[in-house]
Amino acid sequence: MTDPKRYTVTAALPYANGPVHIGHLAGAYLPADIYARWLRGKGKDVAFICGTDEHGVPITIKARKEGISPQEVVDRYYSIISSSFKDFGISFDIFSRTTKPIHHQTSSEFFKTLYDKGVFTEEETEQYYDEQENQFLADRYITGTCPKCNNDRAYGDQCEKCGSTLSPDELINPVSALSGNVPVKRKTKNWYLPLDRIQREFLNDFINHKTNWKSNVIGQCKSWLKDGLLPRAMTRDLDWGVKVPLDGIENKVLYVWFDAPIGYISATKELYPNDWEKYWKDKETSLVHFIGKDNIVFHCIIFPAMLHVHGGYIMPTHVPANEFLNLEGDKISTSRNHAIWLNEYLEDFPNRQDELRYVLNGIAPETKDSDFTWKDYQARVNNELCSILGNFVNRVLVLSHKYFAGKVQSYDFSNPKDLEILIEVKGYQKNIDKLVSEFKFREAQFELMAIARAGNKYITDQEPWHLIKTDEKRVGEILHTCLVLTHAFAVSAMPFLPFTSEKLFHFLNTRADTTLKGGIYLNQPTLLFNKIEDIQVEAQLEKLRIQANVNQIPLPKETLKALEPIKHNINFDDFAKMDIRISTITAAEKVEKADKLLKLTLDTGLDLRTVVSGIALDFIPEDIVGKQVCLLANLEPRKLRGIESQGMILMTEDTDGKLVFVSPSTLAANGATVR
Ligand code: B3M
Ligand code: ZN
Repeated sequence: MTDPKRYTVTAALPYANGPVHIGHLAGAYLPADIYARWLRGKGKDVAFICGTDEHGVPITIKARKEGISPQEVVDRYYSIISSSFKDFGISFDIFSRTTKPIHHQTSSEFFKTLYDKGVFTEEETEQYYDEQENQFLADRYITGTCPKCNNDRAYGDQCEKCGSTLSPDELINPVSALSGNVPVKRKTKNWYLPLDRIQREFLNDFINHKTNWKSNVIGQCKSWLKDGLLPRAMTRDLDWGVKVPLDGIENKVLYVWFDAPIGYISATKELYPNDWEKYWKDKETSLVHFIGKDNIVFHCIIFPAMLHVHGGYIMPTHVPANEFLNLEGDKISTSRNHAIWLNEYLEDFPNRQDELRYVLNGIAPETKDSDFTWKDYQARVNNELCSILGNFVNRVLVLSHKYFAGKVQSYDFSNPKDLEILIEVKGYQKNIDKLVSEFKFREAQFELMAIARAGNKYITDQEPWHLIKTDEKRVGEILHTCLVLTHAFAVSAMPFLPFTSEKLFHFLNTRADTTLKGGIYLNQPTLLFNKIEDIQVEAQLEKLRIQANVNQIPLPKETLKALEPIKHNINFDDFAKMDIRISTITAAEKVEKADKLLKLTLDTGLDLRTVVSGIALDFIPEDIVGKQVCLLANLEPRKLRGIESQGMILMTEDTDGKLVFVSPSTLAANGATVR
């Protein structure tokens, strides 16, 4: 397809079980938005589609944990997620939800069509069933011991300690996370998509023809195909989701990865009830899916397989999946709360969307994982947005107001120097178009900044501030040229920095589609960007440290772990017998021939004492020196490996089952009592 008539651009439907963070933005939503805005700027017909994915087990786990309904969970996060996207200028034409009736209807019909065509194979298998809760258990709802690493809290689909993918049958001593009971096996019937057959008939060929897809994407697809696809169940024994639309079938829903991509179609139907088909069925439409790398198999293999067996639909033209964004050298993690949440960023940096868009696109993980650091954010904002772009625009506008009261001087570009710079800028604009059309948004933004760099150099070389004393007319020409450059920048920046473009058009008193003319009056400028101060960077780094400790976003795992029952009541006097003191660890060393023991020296405020603690498997001695902890100071001393231990440090477990200290939330006085 050389020049498609229209474009259907989708961005992965985020799960409505948590807010979105910078990794999501950099991975899918920002590149999708840049692409959609760029297409619109070229006058193309675009439907930019997204919404929340509101089914799936993680949502029911969250609901259970919080004691609310799944609907309440998804309502809450739909509202948070959709406002974040709006705030960052992600210009979806629709942001829908998979719990809407139109989606249930569309995905049921899709399933029914495949069923009626005899596509599915019916298979009876034995699945784990919880007899107390009267339900089949999703893989995530079964815990047990990992056969590979012996972690006793592995899940039926994965062990988070060693990273192995598991099936529930592999778990040793499986337990239902719902009731804590040992589950039984029961027979159940589900419907399978015969991916093995579809691979032979269609997918091998389909993928082999995608020679212009990104290498990270095509590589993953080929490796799936090489291993040979297996039939995959498209229905599940659950009650949250789209009900299986077959008579007499109860308590079964469509597999979340069956209904979610159909969500793109449902949302398009909702957007264009009469016209949606041309966005999905017309060969002259280009379908482009923006996703993160963990979604590649679903968008490049399973969804195309579904569309193929259904018939009548177009296939994705491109799936420009990104790799992952890390944060300060470490994986972004919702469970550890190691993330920058979009809603919180804007609380700390109000109206500074474009700064984040700029930095994230500048480091976008287009070909490999990349790393966001606050220092780098500061450097890019200060050295690029402020010093190059802000400085150029500010000089041009301030001088225009100072010398000509904001009136643009008439000019015919007869001076070759000016023509030369305009031609140079046209070259950058051409490069931007080429790069964006190849999904190289990072490089495209670099070319965008080349316009500002060129402008900065031009005005510095021309020195209008000196010339004004001798040649006012020439200064008028120079500034007019600079204003044209500013306008060109604003137009090209629309996909990348939409808020900045808006401001520039306002300063220029001109729109994107009109050229700047002599005689018009400019509006008063304000500063485009402010510097990011060291203290702001420090505050953000501190926030990450605190977040990680406080772990505000609870993990589903906490529910899954069988908790100890609450002990018998005691009276206050019983409690008061315990003398718990804040103390600081001043030295730590391993105890010889005892894997689990550390010998610690504690400053209790009253004395220095030795405590032997069974925490050596979870901590490196050097790392815990300086840490404030709670010490049960009047526990009868006892000897461990010949060392007298004078008290006990209070510990708990984090959501991964790793030991952590119970520590005061801010620095406390050593010797202060815990009561
Ligand atoms: N909700 C997974 C994810 O957010 C899934 C994407 C669906 S796209 C159809 O990574
Ligand atoms: Zn394991």
